[in-house]
Amino acid sequence: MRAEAQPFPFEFELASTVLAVIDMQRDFIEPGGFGDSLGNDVSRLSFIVPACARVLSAWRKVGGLVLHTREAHRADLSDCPPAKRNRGQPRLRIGDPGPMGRILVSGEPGSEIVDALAPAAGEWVFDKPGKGMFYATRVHEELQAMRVKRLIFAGVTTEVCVQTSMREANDRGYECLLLEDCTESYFPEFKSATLEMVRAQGGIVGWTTSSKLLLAALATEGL
Ligand code: TIU
Repeated sequence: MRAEAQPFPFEFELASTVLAVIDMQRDFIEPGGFGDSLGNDVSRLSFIVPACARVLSAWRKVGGLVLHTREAHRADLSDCPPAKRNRGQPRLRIGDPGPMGRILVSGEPGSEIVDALAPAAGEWVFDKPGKGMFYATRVHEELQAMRVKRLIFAGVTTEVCVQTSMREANDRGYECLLLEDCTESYFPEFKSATLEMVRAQGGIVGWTTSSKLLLAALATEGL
């Protein structure tokens, strides 16, 4: 399969490619969560949910592998370094009780993925304590066991968890495509800079394209 992309077309085989949906959690997207507690306007992030849902639906229809991540800590915060918890002056810190339960803690309502993108049975769901999805998780081992070679990224936020995960993946030998309209940042200028920097220098971190062009590639194959 071949999707038009920048800096050049992205070639992939369905069996060895995973759709990675990063941290589409209430804690980042809805008021009262972690993103909000950091002082961000969270409303921008919800605009990508319909495009993410379209890609997820099409990818599931063709039988593609799906991976979801959640940035979420253990209830005892043993996997949350004090440096992370104590940074800055958030209104609520990680582990504090908020309107959606304890901030960024596994199992709390705020750590759940938004309903429209809820994981389906059999899809991977990884809780991760860091920004990158490979740090302190079994993601690499699981992907290697399935002989995965390529990752297609969606999710939030573009320059924090998505870019970190994409860079970690690139260093581990995966070819990575980022879906421009399926990722968002609290800072529009950070999103556009990230898209430019990942595809610069001949795709130094990877490729970018739109959900429309990815869906067109799936359709061209008669899928
Ligand atoms: N603050 C921010 O932009 N992002 C995060 O803290 N985590 C993720 O990006 N998921």
